[in-house]
Amino acid sequence: MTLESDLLPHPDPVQLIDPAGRAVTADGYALPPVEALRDGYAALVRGRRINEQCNALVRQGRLAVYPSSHGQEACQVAAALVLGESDWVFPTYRDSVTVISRGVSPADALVLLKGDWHSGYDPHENHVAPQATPLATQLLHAVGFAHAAKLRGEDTVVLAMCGDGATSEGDFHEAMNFAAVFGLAVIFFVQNNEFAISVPLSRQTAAPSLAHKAIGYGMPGRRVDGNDLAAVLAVLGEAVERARAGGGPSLVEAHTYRMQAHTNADDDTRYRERDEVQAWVARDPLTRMRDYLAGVGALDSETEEAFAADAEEVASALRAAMNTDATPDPRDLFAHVYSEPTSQLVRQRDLVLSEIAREEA
Ligand SMILES: Cc1ncc(C[n+]2csc(CCOP(=O)(O)OP(=O)(O)O)c2C)c(N)n1
Ligand SMILES: [Mg+2]
Repeated sequence: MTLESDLLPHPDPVQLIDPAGRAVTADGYALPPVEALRDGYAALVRGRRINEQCNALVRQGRLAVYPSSHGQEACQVAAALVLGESDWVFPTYRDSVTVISRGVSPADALVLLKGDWHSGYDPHENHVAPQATPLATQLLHAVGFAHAAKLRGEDTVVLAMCGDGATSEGDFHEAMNFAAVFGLAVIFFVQNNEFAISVPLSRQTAAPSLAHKAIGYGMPGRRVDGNDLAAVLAVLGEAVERARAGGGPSLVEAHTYRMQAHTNADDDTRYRERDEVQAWVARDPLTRMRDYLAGVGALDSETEEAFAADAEEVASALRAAMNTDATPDPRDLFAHVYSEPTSQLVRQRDLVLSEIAREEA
């Protein structure tokens, strides 16, 4: 019998390094080894550079859209680092940095947002499901996937990512309930970045926190400072361990902030004050980790330069890959949707085919 107290989150999000870069203690969680944090910092620097480069590529018309995870890089990087090779991640449109941190090449990861094809990578290669744009649908896919793994006797852990807004979807409820009832190895990782486009968290839920929702399904809920890489690694790491040992699903809510507009198609000055955004600069996940590592003597300027050079290489490869023009085949719109296409789809496809034939004639 699980005690209620085991399921309820702590009143405060777990923090292991404070915004000034000082180590702090948290009940039940240990600071990850310094080597892991230094590798994690390299991934943060790379992630930030990818976000900056993608924003630039949007302005150059090379990417159709880019939902940036600027400010959320600690969550993005930790989601990839806590998983083993045989584990799977189910990301959203905002989680490109997780996808890339898991090993997908940046150029392949961005095919979707460039608008060239449905997805640019083979999900089986790095165990990364296609990035989902319809909110919360990927949570059900993740749960079904974990169910199949359990039936096959595999010890695969599945990390299902979503935002604060997505927790209001029916799919979120169904996925959580199914995962708990069937005791599946799924971690619901909610990046609470305070906004669903223009809708603030206060209009999204009346619950004390999103992590409190977990107890209603019978799984543990945890809250973590989402701008503290050390804490996100520790809290997600514990959830992965529990899931792998047969302890079932959990919900981890990371408190973070969307520093930029929802996408390039959004003007965030219409619904939030600049002061509010500015306040989060002091909680930046990169400066916090850098200050900590430098403070314990684990980061010299040579290493910093090496990390920056590595990030620059990724950005340059990305520019090269995006500066090519693809020639998408309009017929692909109709392929791979249904194994038996519906009559409407057949009619629409025939219309496109006749237009192509007319143009070619
Ligand atoms: C089912 C569905 N409804 C509406 C949308 C339009 N939409 C796209 S992103 C978004 C906000 C989602 O916010 P959140 O879950 O907090 O994720 P964030 O964008 O902040 O990472 C909405 C409403 C959608 N993509 N899918
Ligand atoms: Mg959000």
